[in-house]
Parts: sequence; structure tokens; C-alpha cells
Amino acid sequence: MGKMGSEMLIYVLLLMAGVLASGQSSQVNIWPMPASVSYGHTHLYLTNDFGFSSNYGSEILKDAFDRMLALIKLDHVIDANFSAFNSSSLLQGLHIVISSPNGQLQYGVDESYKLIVPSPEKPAYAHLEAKTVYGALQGLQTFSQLCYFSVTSRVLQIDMSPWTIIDQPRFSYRGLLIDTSRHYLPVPVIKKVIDSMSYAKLNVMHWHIVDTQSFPLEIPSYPKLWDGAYSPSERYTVADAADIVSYAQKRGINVLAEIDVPGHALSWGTGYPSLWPSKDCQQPLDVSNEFTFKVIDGILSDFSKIFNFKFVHLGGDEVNTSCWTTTPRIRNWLKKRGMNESQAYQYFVLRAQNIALSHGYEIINWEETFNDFGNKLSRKTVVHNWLGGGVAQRVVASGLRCIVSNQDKWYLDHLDTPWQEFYANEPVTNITNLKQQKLVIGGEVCMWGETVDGSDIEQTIWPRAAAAAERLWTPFDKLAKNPRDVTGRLAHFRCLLNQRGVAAAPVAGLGRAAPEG
Ligand code: CP6
Repeated sequence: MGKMGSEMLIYVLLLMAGVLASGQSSQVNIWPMPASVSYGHTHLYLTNDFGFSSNYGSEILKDAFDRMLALIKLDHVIDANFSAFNSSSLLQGLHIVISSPNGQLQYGVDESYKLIVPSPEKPAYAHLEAKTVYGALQGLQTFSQLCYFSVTSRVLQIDMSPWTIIDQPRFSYRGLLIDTSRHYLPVPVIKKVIDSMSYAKLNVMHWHIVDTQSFPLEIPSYPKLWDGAYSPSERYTVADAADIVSYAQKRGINVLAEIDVPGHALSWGTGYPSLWPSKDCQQPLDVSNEFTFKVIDGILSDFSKIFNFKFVHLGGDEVNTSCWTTTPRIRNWLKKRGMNESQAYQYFVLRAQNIALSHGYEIINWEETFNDFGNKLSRKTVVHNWLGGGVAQRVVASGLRCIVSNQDKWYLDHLDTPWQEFYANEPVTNITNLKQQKLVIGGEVCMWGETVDGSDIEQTIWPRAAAAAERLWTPFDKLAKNPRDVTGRLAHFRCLLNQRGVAAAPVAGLGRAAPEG
């Protein structure tokens, strides 16, 4: 190292020491980064009776405020005799104004908000304005990231005031998939995942409820379906599912329920073996049997009473139709109708789509359905990308909507994908037409369940899902061009998750080492 180099190093070390000694950095540590942020350089202390008022009485808002305050306090003992409580640097509370309060949580709900934290000499109330309660929830999440328990003051503190934050999401659909078929996930684990999603402003929990390995959900219309559960206790009642939906909605999160048909459905036949092509060729579901579609109708009818998100996911991926052609009964049925295997696959998917439409749902299907017969899909279909190959471009060019989850970047079960690649995955890559860009409604990171369960799901999801969450929330021009530039802020967010009881892994944990440079 030359003289220049060593002087430089000493300078940088001194700078870092200075920042550490002052007990703060003047870095904006909000994750995901809001659309617009301005800040100053003064401290404020939250009073011991810090509370909120609102023009709109809402149980959801009140509960969210109480949770937010608990997240800031984190069970610390606040110093009631703190001397600065006499000073002017006090924040007394938060005023929340909701301008059009009657919106229900649904796809496309307005999540924008404006948050103002005053400078000390101004009236000492913070202000949060939003069109809807769900925008206010996002604003509360941001507010919670400005506050912290300071060990020097021993009270709750905000640095870098005054703050003005104006924010709204880039994409309306910001999802995380969990899979309760490969491993059962206890209800408290699912609720903790929902909590952690809200911290990163993710807003859709895609619940891949059933698959080949197990059928854990109660379906009143066909009560033997959950005979396919792993055990009597590894199940969800209808009341459990409704409770999970309600828990999520109170946190601004929609639950997208999936039945993956006709493949990935072997467990359905444990209770109803006639759904299998035969006893020794058990999937995909029997396309020739009217009972198959009756069962799908029953499930979606029951779903419509629990899952009120406007979309239902009908899967449709990885269908190997060989059981249809090797089972004589089904082969004859196909022959009589003049259908080959791929026509039968299309017939199945479209019939399932029509059943979903009849129950008032719009539909999400995995991309194979589009790749095979995209022009036949209902116009109310959202195509869910997962293979590589940039299908999004072709989907939006055809006028359908798309969700991006390409497995090489956004599959959390791929442990060797580092957070930098999650961050860098751009949903509208190669889509230049603005109208087509708008058809990319968002993206989703996928936590498939083959190799995780309740014991390690949190550290497998976090912090990598947070990297994708910023890609989906923050305006394109505010995103780091090089993920390296957000390492410190991401590390801060992952420490925050740890403090809040979420077992997020170290930022340098999962994923092969990112290339230097
Ligand atoms: N289960 C279902 C899965 C996967 C898919 N569907 C999957 C495929 C490949 C990888 C990871 C997950 N486990 N029902 C594909 C959408 Cl690498």
C-alpha cells in the first residue's frame, strides 16, 4: 500500500470512529426506501404517554398503532425521570388523517401515505396522512423504523428530524409464497411470517396450501380431502384459515389461496381415490371424471367463504399427463373426444378457470398454461412466471397481466442465490412499452417447503426476501444500481428483524459469496 493509500485508510477509520462515537449515523435506515425522503439533524424524544389521534375511528388502526409502539419499545424500561422530558425536544403523539376511509383491503388498494415528523420548535406532533387505513399501516411501519430505544437517553428517540416522507408502492402485488404441503407449518409460524412480511411492506401471502405430499386444509364440501394430511394434528380447520386471513388483513396483507391442478394433487386421492387415474398411477387428477370438477367446484365454493382476495391461484404447472394415456379408461375417454394429452391439459385448466370465475374469482396460473395455450386463457388470468426465459415480456405483449417469480433469482429454497441477486432482479426487464409495463402487477418470492419447516423458515426467508421487497416497493430511480450500495441499510433492517424476534440470517449468510467489485 502506497503512502496515499495508508493516509486514506487512516482517514476512513477516523471517520468511522467518529460516527460510532456519536452514537448515530446520518444515514437513512428505512427499508424499503420510501419514494421521497427529506430529513434534518435534530433529536426528538417520545413522551411516556406518546399516543395517537385520528379523524377516523378504526379498530385496525388502533391495534396497528399499539403494535407499532410495542415494536419500538421492545420491552425496554423507559426512564420516567429522563431530564429532557422538560425540554422542547419532545414528540407528544401522532395525528393520523385518513381521507377516504371506506376502502376494504383488496388488490390495488391505495397504500400511499405522507409522514411528517416536526423539528423541535414546531408543534410537537407527528402527522401521518393517508387515503386509506392500509396506507396508514405502511406509514406506521415507516414511523417505527425512525424510532428506537436509545441507551444514552433511556427513552424512545428519533434522530435526524424534521422528516418529510412521501411514499407509495411501485407495484401493487408484492408477494411471498409459503408451502404447507411439503411440511406442515403451525398457525403461530404462519402468523409470525405475516408479521415479518408487514415489516418489509410485502402485501400478499401466497398460501400454497396443498400439493402431492399432504392436504392439510378442511374442506366442508368434501370432508375426506384432509384425510390426505400428514396426521390428525397437522391440519387447518376452516376457522384456522379464516383466522389467518383476518390476521393478515389487519396487517394490510391479502391471502392468495392456491389449489395446484391437475398436477401436484396426489394427496387429494387419499380421501377420494376415484380422483386418481388409478391406484398405481395417481396423478394428475383424472380429467375424464366429472367428480374431479365437482370437487374443484366444492373447494372453490368453500374458498369463496374464507379467502376474499379477488384472485385464486389454480396452479397448472409441471403436469405430466402420462397417467392419462397409460390408463385404458382415460385413454378411451380421450379417444372418444378426439383429444390428445395436451388438449386434455388445456381442457382441464380452462374448465377449472371457469369454475373459479363462477365463484367470482379472477385467476392466477403458473406460466406453463400460458406457454402452452396462452391465447385460450381467460382474460381475467394473471400469468405467474417461475421458469427463466423472460415469459413476462410475451405475457404483457399478449395483453395479460403477469407476476414475476423467476426461479433463478426469487426462489428462497435456492440457498445459493445471494441477496444481491434478489435485489437486482428487475420485473420489467426488456419491457419498454409503458402500457405493457403496467401489466406486470408485481412479483413474489417463493419459499417452497420441501427443505424448510417451522424450525428454519424465518432465516431462510430473511433477509433475502427484504431485498426483493425493496425492488417491489421503491421507485425504480431510487433503487441502488449496485446492490453493494445498500448493504449497510439492509444489515440494519435485518438487525431490526432480530430485535423484533424474527430469526433473520446474517446478510453475509445464505448465498454464494457475491463477486467482488
Ligand atoms: N411445487 C410446485 C414446487 C415447484 C413448483 N410447483 C418448484 C419447482 C422447481 C423448483 C422449486 C419449486 N416445488 N407445486 C413450480 C412452480 Cl426449483
